[in-house]
Amino acid sequence: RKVQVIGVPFWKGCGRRGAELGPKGVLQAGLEDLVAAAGAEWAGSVEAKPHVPSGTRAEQGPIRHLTEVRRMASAVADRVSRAHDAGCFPLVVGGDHSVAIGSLAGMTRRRRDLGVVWIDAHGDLNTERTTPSGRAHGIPLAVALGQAEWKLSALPDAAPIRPDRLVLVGTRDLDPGERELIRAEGIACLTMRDIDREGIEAVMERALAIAGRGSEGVHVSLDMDALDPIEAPGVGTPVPGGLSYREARMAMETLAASGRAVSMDLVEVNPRLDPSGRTARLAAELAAALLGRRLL
Ligand code: DIR
Ligand code: MN
Ligand code: MN
Ligand code: MN
Repeated sequence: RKVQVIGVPFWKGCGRRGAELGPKGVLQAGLEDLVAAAGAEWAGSVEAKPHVPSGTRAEQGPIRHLTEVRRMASAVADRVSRAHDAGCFPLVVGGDHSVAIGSLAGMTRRRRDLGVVWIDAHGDLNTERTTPSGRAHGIPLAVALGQAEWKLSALPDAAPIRPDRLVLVGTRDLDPGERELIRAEGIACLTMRDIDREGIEAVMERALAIAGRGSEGVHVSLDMDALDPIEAPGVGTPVPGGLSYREARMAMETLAASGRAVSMDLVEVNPRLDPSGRTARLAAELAAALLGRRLL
């Protein structure tokens, strides 16, 4: 399998500088060697950088830097669908989680029935109306589901994802509007409590049964804040009580064994918040585990 890395040096969806250094951090942590150790072919690393004309003014509205987020998403979508057409596995390295709007747009262009496994402390299901932060990294799933005013289908040929093929894993911090949307749409949400009770392997099998059922492959979106901040301190919005290194790794290995994963986001690594570099290294190792790297 060929892997195309698409680095997205973008922080404006989370409002905290440093996330734009994520792609460089993860590459420097040894991503290429780890991908090779997974037995995958390295098709190279490109950057998706939106062109923002100078003099662009921050617009009014509920989501900050929306114009730039849209341009970024459009650039990412083009890179992702092109990588897919070249027979590659697109590995999108953020940047904040708003980059996933681009990944999902690029993948749904080619796979109408994409399943999605969203591994994150948060729901990322806010809309322009429910967002408490005004930050675009809190809205990507609402955009992808067609629940926000900004629709994924505004990007050429992209299609909404289906709520019954979406599953959240590792959830532990939801806003009121997100809870409402989860209930209204019947979205599967496997929280940290489910992981505590059932174990990560059983939870991932359940996630795969939901996202993989009749789907044309599964997109895995890994927000590094799904991990416990003790393991992954370099994230913008840490939440206690997250996945251990071993649980996260087991989650990736279960996804790898299923053979269903077709694309991945690796997001919210902020090297500025972690001078030790361990968050970036862990992110690279988790991507390699998803691509099939094994201990033995
Ligand atoms: C919060 C934080 N729910 C928001 N979201 C984060 O801004 O809408 N997602 N950090 O990863
Ligand atoms: Mn997120
Ligand atoms: Mn998060
Ligand atoms: Mn985030």
